[in-house]
Amino acid sequence: MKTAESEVPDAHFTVDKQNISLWPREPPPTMGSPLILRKPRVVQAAVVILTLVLLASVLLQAILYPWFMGTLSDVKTNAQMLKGRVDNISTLSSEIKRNRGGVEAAGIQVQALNTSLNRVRSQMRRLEFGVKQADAQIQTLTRSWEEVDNLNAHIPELKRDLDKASALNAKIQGLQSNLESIGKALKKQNDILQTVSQGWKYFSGNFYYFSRVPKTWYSAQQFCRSRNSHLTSVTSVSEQEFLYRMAGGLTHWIGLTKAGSEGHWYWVDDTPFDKVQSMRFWIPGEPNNARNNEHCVNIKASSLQSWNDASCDNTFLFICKRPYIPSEP
Ligand code: 2F8
Ligand code: CA
Repeated sequence: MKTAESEVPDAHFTVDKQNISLWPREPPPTMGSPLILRKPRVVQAAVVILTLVLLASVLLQAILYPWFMGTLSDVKTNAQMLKGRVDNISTLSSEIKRNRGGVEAAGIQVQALNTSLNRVRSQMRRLEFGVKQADAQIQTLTRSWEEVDNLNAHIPELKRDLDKASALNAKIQGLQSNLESIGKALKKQNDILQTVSQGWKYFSGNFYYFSRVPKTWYSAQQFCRSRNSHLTSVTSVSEQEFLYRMAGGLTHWIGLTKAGSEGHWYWVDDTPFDKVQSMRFWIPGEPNNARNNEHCVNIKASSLQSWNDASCDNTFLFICKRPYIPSEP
């Protein structure tokens, strides 16, 4: 049996570049009845089955190996990726741990921001309310402005009316002033008429009373005083002319005297005596102080030069003078 076995080459499969073939390729030369054929058929079947199994195994290896290797490579790649991700996760975890404080602080800041945000919202609501109010006021102002515009349109007309009113007012003021003047004049006229009706004459702001009863100079002055007046003074040519004409050629005492003054002439109503201006009113040759007893003066002639000094005890008509003082309205 050993010889037979050594003469028959062993059958086996070879794998060459993924080609599977049965070796040897050619069947061995028949050398009578092989020993193996003499084996039981069960053994042969087993061998065939084994061979087939082996063949299948090799075939599976040939097929699965590349797939397995690829899968293995993928697994390795995935494992590496997984490892990288795990590393990243570890890194992230450590960073998360490191940043936990920051996150907490950020949380606090977020809360503060939320609070501020709420405040801002509240302020915005208030602002919105204020804006609405402002809008309402703007609308009111706009309406008012329109009314002002309407009024502005009337301004030229109003200005013309105002000018007319101003002119009328000026005229009214003028008329009022005239009316006041007329009122004063009427009042004065009334006063004058009232005084004149009592026997007084009016001339240039003064009332004059020409007596009808002769008196001594002193009695005449007393009479005038009782009528709120004095014996008259004479301070102008026109007054002198008025007096001598009204005297009508009759001698009348006037208020000039030097009694009790040691020879100095003075007016009894305290009007300052102008000696120079008065020179033209004396009768030529007067005052002569006849018999050294003539200390009072009268209007004796019916001319500008009409004054004569005479004794104060002589009785003559006389002239009282009272200034016109307008009474209060
Ligand atoms: O001639 C002037 C002279 O005339 C009279 O005297 C006579 C007068 N006397 C009286 O009037 C009282 C004087 O005064 C006057 O100077
Ligand atoms: Ca005389």
